[in-house]
Amino acid sequence: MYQITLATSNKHKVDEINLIAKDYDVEFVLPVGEFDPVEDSDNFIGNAYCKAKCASLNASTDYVLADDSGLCVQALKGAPGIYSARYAKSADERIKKLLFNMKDKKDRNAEFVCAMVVVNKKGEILFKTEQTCEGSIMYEPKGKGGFGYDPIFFVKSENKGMAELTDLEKSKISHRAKALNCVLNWLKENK
Ligand code: ITT
Repeated sequence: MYQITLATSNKHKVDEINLIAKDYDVEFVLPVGEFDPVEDSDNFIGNAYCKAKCASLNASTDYVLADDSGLCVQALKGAPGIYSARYAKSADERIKKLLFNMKDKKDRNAEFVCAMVVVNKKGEILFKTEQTCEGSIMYEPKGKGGFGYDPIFFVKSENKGMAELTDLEKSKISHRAKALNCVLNWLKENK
């Protein structure tokens, strides 16, 4: 079993990523020491790189992985997008704000986006990918699983709300699962 630093302070991401990778010989661990990246890019890959580079400064592992993700809503011209974590103060308030901004919208199409970047200890990019999970915004929250915007996201492929899926079901179909599977395939060839 080898370890890869996961450049995040979001515990949900660590749990989801380790569940997606459960059949692989790898464990994703939180950064050691101070981790306070400035995410100043205007796109997901750029912000994932900011986090990966920051964590690489103190990394004890050969590779560092970062995940930058968010919800892009068509009728809101892609918002909240890269600002998903900063849309309002708490997860509940973010959901309330999004439902309020969607109250007159007929077009409910949306997608979760997950960008992942792998860097080495020098902060050089070794691999990057961006994947999506397609769906729509529901009229009210449903389900208790997942985190963030999951309670109001209807997953097209499953015909169910994201928060109505079990952790294991989400780990097979999510934007994060798709991105991590690309990373795991790359690792298989390059580790
Ligand atoms: P780190 O930057 O430390 O990784 P973060 O939560 O701030 O943690 P992001 O900047 O990538 O991470 O913001 C992602 C936000 O998008 C997250 O806080 C949620 O609000 C939302 N999000 C991302 N993936 C999600 C998922 O699988 N389900 C629900 N909401 C998600």
